[in-house]
Amino acid sequence: MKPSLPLVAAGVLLVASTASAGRVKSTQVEASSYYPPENGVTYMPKNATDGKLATSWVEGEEGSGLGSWLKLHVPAGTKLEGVKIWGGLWASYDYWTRAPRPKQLEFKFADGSTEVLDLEDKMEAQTLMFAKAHDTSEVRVRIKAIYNGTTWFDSAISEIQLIDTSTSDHVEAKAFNVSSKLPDDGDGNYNPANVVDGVADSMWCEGSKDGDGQGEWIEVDFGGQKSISELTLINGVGGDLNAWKKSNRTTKATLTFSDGSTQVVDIKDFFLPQTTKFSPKQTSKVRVTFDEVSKGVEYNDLCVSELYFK
Ligand SMILES: [Ca+2]
Ligand SMILES: [Ca+2]
Repeated sequence: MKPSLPLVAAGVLLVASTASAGRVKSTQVEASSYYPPENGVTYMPKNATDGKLATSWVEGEEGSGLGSWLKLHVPAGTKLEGVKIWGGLWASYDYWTRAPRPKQLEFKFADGSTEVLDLEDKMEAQTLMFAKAHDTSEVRVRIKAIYNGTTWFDSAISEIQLIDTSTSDHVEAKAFNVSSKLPDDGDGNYNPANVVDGVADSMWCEGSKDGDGQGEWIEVDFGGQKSISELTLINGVGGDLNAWKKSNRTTKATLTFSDGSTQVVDIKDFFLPQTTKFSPKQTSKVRVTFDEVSKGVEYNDLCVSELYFK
């Protein structure tokens, strides 16, 4: 992160969130091969489902990895509708350009049926929906075509989420407003939709030029009246404790509901996901204003990695 950069757009941003249906967790992941550890960094298949973009599966075969596969096991009877995939090496934009990214993937289900889907060459999460829901206990994801990297020859996938027909376990955000946003940099973007992507190391960061984040806010729009009583969040930059220490976190926030009423919630200055209960409320929006800030050791920006209501 380079938080000293000036704000690209001051004021309120409206950002449509990516719809998230139910997500099913894989019980086990295997691969045709994986690249051996180097300098303490691993490239094992489980890195593709650990909820972090900084960790990746990289195949370890000769050549560019065509035909390499990951197999994700899921509970029997799962009805898979699609996948959300972060193709390539997401540790930084530079790394992403240097390693091959999948261009076409074949999905094979437990009954032997297959679907082939294409990806665009962009450093964005891509949601691929199947032609139909597949009742299955596994899905094998095989690389059929790649976009070449500029430096390396081993294909990478940083994260895959499986989408099934179940409904989301939290109230879905339809849109966000924010007081400010840190501009994109070599590590990626700080868009508010990152707080609902199920990824611990993607985050929204406020972009006020001089402040530490106190008084900044993120507003979640549910698109209609919902009943809520719980806030779950990952405070600060999640996924890695050293990264977490560097940026600002919050310790107290005010929730402002669509009728103008407010409730104050205490938030722990804590690295892992946390849930706070509050008095049940019917509302179509919640603005979360950060009243108190705990300082990071390197960057003076307040970040939130996950934030959702139940
Ligand atoms: Ca990962
Ligand atoms: Ca996230």
